[in-house]
Amino acid sequence: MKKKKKTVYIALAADTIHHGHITLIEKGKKYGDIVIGLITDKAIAEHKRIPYLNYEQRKKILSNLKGVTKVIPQKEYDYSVNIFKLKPDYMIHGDDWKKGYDKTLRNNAIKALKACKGKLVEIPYTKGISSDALTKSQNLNLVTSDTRRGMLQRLLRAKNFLRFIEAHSPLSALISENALVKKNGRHIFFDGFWSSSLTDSTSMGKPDNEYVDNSLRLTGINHIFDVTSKPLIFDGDTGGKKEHFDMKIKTIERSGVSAIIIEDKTGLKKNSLLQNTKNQQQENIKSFSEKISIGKKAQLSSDFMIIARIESFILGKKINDAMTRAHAYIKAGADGIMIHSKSKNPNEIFSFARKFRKIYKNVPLIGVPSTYNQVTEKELEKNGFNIVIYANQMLRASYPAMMNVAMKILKNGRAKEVEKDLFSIKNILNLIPGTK
Ligand code: SPV
Ligand code: MG
Repeated sequence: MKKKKKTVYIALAADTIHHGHITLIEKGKKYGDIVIGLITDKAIAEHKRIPYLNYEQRKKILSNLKGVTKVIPQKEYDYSVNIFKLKPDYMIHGDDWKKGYDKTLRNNAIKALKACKGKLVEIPYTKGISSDALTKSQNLNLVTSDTRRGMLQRLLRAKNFLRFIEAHSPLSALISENALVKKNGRHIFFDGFWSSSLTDSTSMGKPDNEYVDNSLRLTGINHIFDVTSKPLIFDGDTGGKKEHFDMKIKTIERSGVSAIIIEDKTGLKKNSLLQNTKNQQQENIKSFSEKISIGKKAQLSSDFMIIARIESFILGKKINDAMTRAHAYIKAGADGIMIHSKSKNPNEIFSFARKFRKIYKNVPLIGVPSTYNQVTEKELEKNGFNIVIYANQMLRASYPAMMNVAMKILKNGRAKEVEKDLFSIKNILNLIPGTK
């Protein structure tokens, strides 16, 4: 009787296949039939940034590699669940997981293998190559307008809660793109950018009243896209004239923006956080719903999103008005709702979210905690929000920093005293790759 071949388990994310992966597979083949546990988009996104290639694309590549017998999903970042399911004779892994959070993964895998009578085979990590480093250097090369646009919907499917931050310049976007905090083995970072009408206008010294038009703002976004790889949500103000909205949507969609948020205001748009909003007018429900429908009909791809922003609380109206509008806008085709508020606490948006979530289980809900900034991401998520937008903090941070420097130079009649407040010349030169 022919002896049953041994099973060899290799877990991979495999967003960027490199020779290190091939070495793993070549070694693994010597022990038996290789089953790849391909980590799902969702499992990766809980710990790191979402892979460029989706699960099915990555599966197709791996399934066609010589020596791979089967590809199964690994739905958790931790290997042990699949080890218990598959009970492999061997598991192959590079020996580079003995430190940091990976150590916990290793310990759990060893325990699971022991319980299933399997063996861990560690092979020397291929020097000079790391998927993380490769991905970082390839970030920009891997992003087309289409892939960037689709990222928001992929992220919404993969994660319960997303974190977006305002970017008003390529430099502010670069800082946010690369900002990273490591906590309990998880990478915490921004999922994407908010192109704010307030900060785009302010950084040009113009009022936030739709004077700075879309073509100017899209030029700025194009510069941001030159040097970053994350998705962007566009603050579309009122959306402008209904009659122009179909063309506007096509232009914005083509640029690689993932979503436009339009607010239900009419007349000369003013910023919602102004103390006195008495001279601001909300659009009537029918007309705003028509605008949404026009936009939805105009878009060409299925991954572009049109999100309706409800200004009822901003204009002193009650939750019933906000809910009536939510129903109408979703019926008109809105892909998500942003509920805005300039209250000092999140009570009104939480009441709205509770009512909203009873009816709409899966429609993305967005909060913008500028005035109720004590609210935590955890609280927003618990109350049914899917996206937080930090709408203006990067620009507001830059103003006092520049003001301080300008005043100090004036006071001292020289620049020596401000030097300690500044990024060094060496750092600024090294900031941009390719500077020689
Ligand atoms: C923006 O950032 O431009 C916004 C949010 O629209 S708010 O400033 O609160 O109106
Ligand atoms: Mg705005």
